[in-house]
Amino acid sequence: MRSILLALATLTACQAPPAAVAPVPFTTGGSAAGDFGPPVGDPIIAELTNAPNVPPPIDRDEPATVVVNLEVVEKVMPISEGVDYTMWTFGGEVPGKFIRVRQGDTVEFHLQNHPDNRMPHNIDLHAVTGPGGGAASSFTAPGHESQFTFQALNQGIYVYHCATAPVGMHIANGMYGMILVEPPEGLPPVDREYYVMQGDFYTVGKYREKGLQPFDMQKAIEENATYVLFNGAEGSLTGDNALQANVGETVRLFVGNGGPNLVSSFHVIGEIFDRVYTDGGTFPQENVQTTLVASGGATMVEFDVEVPGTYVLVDHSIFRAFNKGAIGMLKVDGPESLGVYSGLELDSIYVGDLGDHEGIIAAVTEAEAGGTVTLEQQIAAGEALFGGSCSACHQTTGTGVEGVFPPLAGSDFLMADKERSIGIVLNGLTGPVTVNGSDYNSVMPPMRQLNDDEIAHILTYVRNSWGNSGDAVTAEEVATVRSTTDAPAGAAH
Ligand code: HEC
Ligand SMILES: [Cu+2]
Repeated sequence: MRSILLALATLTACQAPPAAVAPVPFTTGGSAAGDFGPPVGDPIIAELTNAPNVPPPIDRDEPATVVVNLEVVEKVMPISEGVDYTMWTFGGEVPGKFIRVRQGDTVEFHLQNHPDNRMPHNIDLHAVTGPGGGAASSFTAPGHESQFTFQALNQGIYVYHCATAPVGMHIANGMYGMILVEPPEGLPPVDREYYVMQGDFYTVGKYREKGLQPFDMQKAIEENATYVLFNGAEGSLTGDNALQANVGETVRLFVGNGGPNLVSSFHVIGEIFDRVYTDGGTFPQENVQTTLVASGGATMVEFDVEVPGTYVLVDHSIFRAFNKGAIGMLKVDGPESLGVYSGLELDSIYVGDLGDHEGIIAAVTEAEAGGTVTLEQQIAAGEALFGGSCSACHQTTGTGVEGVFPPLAGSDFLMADKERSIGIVLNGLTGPVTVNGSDYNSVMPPMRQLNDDEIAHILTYVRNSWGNSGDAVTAEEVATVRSTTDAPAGAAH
């Protein structure tokens, strides 16, 4: 046991931070306990929230003793539609519960490890000054509870995470969250505060491969993420789950990054951050487009929303956004402001298959597993996926663009040969083709990154839309073509 604890303390990367350069009126130097005075009044039970919500601002003039009760729960959760993953959570969700205290507070931390759990866990809070950040004092076996106390010496927004060996695995399974230490005078008031936390995930199956997906240690070591997600799942910040604001409001996002590996290039498409508290530090930078959020780091961004519409949150390492899930949305309601922006509402390129289609793909996946999938379900799922993968060229109406992109609507070429059409999506198409009497000679890129289900649904939709009528395409048919044709050089595999 002792050697485990020692190993933990060494594995934990966070050491006591250097004394912060604090603005007036408070200081963090000298005898810490004396600077803020002793806690006043009865202990307060901290209100904790699940993302994307944060607890209300603290309305206290004196330091207090704040009791935090956090329970680790290991459970299977959806990571994408039809894809499950065994998450290890601080409080039942990923990211873990948001904790909000005041600088100078004495935090009495209780870490519970649910009796049904399999693993030991602990917690390292970056807001703690002391070796291991609490990790060595909080090693907790299933069915047990541990307790430690720390004084929140430094203001700021901090990540917490599990630091039990193998540390990377615990973090990769979702064991991180954030704690905000407000300055004594509080943060400047805003209209909306939200909690957004990025994490990278490593599954044995490919991106969006259905079913319960185990953790892949080798991919994690190679930093080859299968998913890069905001708030622990695809869809956690899109559609009905989008963040909300009204024109004229000021929005503050607490943006953290649990890692375990990747640094985030956090960006909101269509917005400029009026202020960024880079790395969660005290002094804001102004007028920023994209800000880095370190793995194990957090930042605070603030912006006014002037124009209604949908703003897309991304990791601007952009394949992560479009091919690994790092997409969220902020929906802003209110009157147009044509002097600021006269353009169109966001089109399907950014929203892709995330628009208003939540649940459709989960439904078809469930039906497939139960052997009851219908043509209608496949068509619905295919329509959702077509928006993200095909409509940029073939258009949402399937008409294509004359002389450039051939039509799928009423296409004699498409309907003549089902197997060939599967091969075109998998392997692309180049060279002359004649569709409905018109000649095309262009390039369609291979789309092998789509999985068998996705291609089956898309082609089922295409074969039953815009005047086409045909039977369903099954995932097995796609799998057969995939395994009997060669991928062109450079195609995904
Ligand atoms: C980047 C543009 C682009 C995208 C995206 C794209 N295609 Fe194509 N597609 C083309 C072009 C160009 C051709 C004709 C290629 C040629 O001239 O050899 C084509 C040809 C086809 C054909 C055969 C011709 C016809 O009209 O029947 C089919 C079927 C087809 N695409 C289906 C799809 C499907 C399904 C998707 C989405 C999974 C898709 N394409 C995505 C550009 C694209
Ligand atoms: Cu853990």
